[in-house]
Amino acid sequence: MPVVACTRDCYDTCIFKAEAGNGGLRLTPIGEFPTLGFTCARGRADVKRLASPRRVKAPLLRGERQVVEVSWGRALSELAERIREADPSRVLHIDYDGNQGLLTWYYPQRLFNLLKTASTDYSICSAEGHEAIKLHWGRSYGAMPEELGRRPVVFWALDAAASFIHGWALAKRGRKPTAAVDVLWTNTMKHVDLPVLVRPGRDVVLALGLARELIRLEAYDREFVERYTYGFEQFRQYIESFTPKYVEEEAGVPREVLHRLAEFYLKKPVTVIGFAIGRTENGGEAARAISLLHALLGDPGGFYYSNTGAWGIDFAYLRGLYASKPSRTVPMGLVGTLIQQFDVVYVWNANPVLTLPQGDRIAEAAARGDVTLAVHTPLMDETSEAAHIVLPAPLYLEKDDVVYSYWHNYLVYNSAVADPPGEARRETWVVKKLAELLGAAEHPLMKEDPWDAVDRAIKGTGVTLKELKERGVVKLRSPDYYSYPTATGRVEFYSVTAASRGLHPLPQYRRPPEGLYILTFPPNPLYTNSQFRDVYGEPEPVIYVNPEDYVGDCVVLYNDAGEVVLRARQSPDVPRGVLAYYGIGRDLKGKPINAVARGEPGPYGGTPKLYTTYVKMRRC
Ligand SMILES: Nc1nc2c(c(=O)[nH]1)N[C@H]1C(S)=C(S)[C@@H](COP(=O)(O)OP(=O)(O)OC[C@H]3O[C@@H](n4cnc5c(=O)[nH]c(N)nc54)[C@H](O)[C@@H]3O)O[C@H]1N2
Ligand SMILES: Nc1nc2c(c(=O)[nH]1)N[C@H]1C(S)=C(S)[C@@H](COP(=O)(O)OP(=O)(O)OC[C@H]3O[C@@H](n4cnc5c(=O)[nH]c(N)nc54)[C@H](O)[C@@H]3O)O[C@H]1N2
Ligand code: SF4
Ligand SMILES: [Mo]
Repeated sequence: MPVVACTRDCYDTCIFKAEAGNGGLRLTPIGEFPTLGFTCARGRADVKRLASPRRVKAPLLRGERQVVEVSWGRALSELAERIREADPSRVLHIDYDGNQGLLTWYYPQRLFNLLKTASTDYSICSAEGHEAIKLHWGRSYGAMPEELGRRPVVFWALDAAASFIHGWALAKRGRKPTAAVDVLWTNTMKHVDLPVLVRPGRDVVLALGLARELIRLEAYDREFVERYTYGFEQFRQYIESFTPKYVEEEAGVPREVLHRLAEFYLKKPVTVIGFAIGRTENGGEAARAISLLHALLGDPGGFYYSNTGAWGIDFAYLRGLYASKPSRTVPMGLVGTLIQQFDVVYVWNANPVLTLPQGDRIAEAAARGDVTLAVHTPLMDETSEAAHIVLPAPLYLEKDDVVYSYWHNYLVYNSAVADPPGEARRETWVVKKLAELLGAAEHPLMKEDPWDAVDRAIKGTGVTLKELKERGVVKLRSPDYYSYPTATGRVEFYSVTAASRGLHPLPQYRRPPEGLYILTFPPNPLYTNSQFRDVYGEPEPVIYVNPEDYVGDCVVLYNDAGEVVLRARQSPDVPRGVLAYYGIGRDLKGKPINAVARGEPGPYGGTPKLYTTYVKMRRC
C-alpha cells in the first residue's frame, strides 16, 4: 500500500496510507508515531480537494477583457519571451512552502538561479529564528519528536493546539507538566498547567530575567558551562539588570509567575520555540535568549525550533547554488513595496498577493500592466486571479516526490495516488520546458535528471533514493548535540560569531513604541496559511479586541502602509492594546489584511515583523 506525507507547511508532516477502494481514494493516518492515527480538518479534506471547482486544469492567458485557455506551448512561449526581454535582475521568482516536496519547491529554483534572476530571501516564516539561534549554537536544530512525550514542555509563542496538533497531543498524552508563553489567551494557554501572558515583543526581557533567576538559584549546569560554552561570565554580568522588577515592568509578567516559570525550568523541559517569535518585535533577540536557557541547563537538545538542518539534506545542491546564484535578493517583507523594480514575476508554490506584507501591491502592479505576473498553481487563488499567465499544477497526491519534516525524523517517498486533472504538469517539467525556450537546457544544472539531483541531495541523510522508494518511510538518525560550528567551536553565551559580523554579541531589547495597537495573527485551525478556502470558504473578516478597547462593530485599521476595514468582536482572551486576526484573509472590501502588515525585515534572517504590526483603529 503506498504511503504519502502531507506536504503542507506544517510542523506535523502527517503520514498516510493510501488505498484506492470502491468508494475511491482513501487516506488513513498511520497509527504509529508520529502521526498517531489522527489528522486535521485539512488532511481529512485532501481527497475531496482533488476535484475542487477551483482547480486549474489548463494554461490560461488573461487578456484585457477575458481569460482564455491556451496550449502549454503558447503559454510558455509568452512567458519565455517576457523573461528574455527583461534584464535578469528585474525578473523575480516568488516561491514558498505551499508544498514542501524536494522536487516541487527546491529543484525548480535552479533554472532561475542559472538565469541569475532576482530571488526572495525566503524569510517570511522562520529565517529570523534560524539565524538568531545559529549565532550562539552554530546550528538551529534541536529536540527530536519523542522528547515531547517524555518531558515537560513549554510552548513559547505557539498555539500548538491549533497549529501543531501532534506535538500538542504528545505533550498532553505524556502527562508531564506543560507551560505556554503567549500574548493572547489561546486554547494552548487555557489548557497548560502554567500559562504565562507576556506583552508583545518583550519575550527577550522575560527570557533574560529567567536566565538570571536560574543562575541565582544556582540551577545551571556548571560542568556543561565549563566544558562546552563560551562567554558565560559576560552573559551573567549583562543579565544582572534583568531583575524580576524589570521583567514585571517591561514584559508584564508578575514576579510570582516568573518564579514559577523558573521552577518549571528546573524540571528540564523541552521548549518548543514557535516560528512566530521571529515574526515579532525583538523576535530574533528572544529566540537567542530562549535557546540559551538550555545552554544554562546543560541540555543542548532541549529546545526545538526547526529540525530542517538536522537531516543532512543538501538544499543548496537542489537549488543549483553551487553553480550559479541570483543577481539580487529581496526580503520577502519588501517585495510588495519594491514591486516597481520588477518587470516579470514568476510565482509557484505561494500566494504572495495574500500572504506577503503589502502583497496587494503585486496585484495592483499586474492590473496596471507594470509587471507581467505568471503563476503555476493547482488551484485558483488571489495571485492567480491577478496573473496574466496561469499554469496548472498537480496537487501533492498527484505526483511522486520526496518529503521531509521540519519536526520529525521520518523521510517519506510520496507515490502519486491520483491522476493530475486536464493539462496539469509538474514543476520540474515546466522549468525544463522553459529552459529549452530560453536556451538554458544544455547547462549541466538543467541536464541533470531531477531524481538524480534528489538522490545526491539526500546522500547526507544516509539513505539512497532507491532504498527510500522501496521502503516508503525511513527513520533518520538523530543529530549530534555536542558539536557547535560557531567561531569558538562552543555554545557562545557571548557570541563571537555575531561580533565578527558586526552584530551584537548579546541579545538586545528595544522597547516597542507605546500608544499604538498591535495587530497579531494567531493560527486558524481550518486553513494552512491561505490554503483550504476552496473547502472551508473565506475566513471571517473579523478582528477580536479587548472589551475595553471596543469602539464599535466596524473598524478601520490603518498605518503608513494602508488601511483595512473589518468587523470587530469583543473577547476577554485578547489583552488591552492587542488585536487578533485568525489566519490570513481579506477585509470587508476584499482587500488583503496584509495591506497593513509590517514588512520591515528582522536583523538576522530578514523575517518581517508582521506579528507586531502597529496600527491605529477608528470606527467605520
Ligand atoms: N491550523 C494551522 N496550522 C498551521 C498553520 C496555519 O495557518 N493553520 N500554519 C503553519 C505555518 S506556515 C507555521 S509558520 C506555523 C505557525 O506556527 P507558529 O508561527 O510557530 O505559531 P502559531 O501557532 O501560529 O501561533 C503564534 C502565536 O504567537 C503569539 N504571539 C504573537 N506575538 C507574540 C509575542 O510577541 N510573544 C509571544 N510569546 N507570543 C506572541 C500569538 O498570539 C499566537 O498564539 O504553523 C503551521 N501550522
Ligand atoms: N496575515 C498573515 N500573513 C502571513 C501569516 C500569518 O499568520 N498572517 N503567516 C506567514 C507564514 S508563517 C507563511 S509560511 C506564509 C505562507 O505563505 P504561502 O507559502 O504563500 O502560503 P500557502 O497558503 O501555504 O501556499 C500558497 C499556495 O501554494 C500553492 N500550492 C500548493 N501546493 C502546490 C503544489 O504542489 N505546486 C504548486 N506549484 N503550488 C502549490 C497553492 O496554490 C497556494 O495558493 O504566509 C505568511 N503570511
Ligand atoms: S496540514 Fe498538518 S496536521 Fe494537517 S494533514 Fe497536513 S501535516 Fe497533518
Ligand atoms: Mo510559516
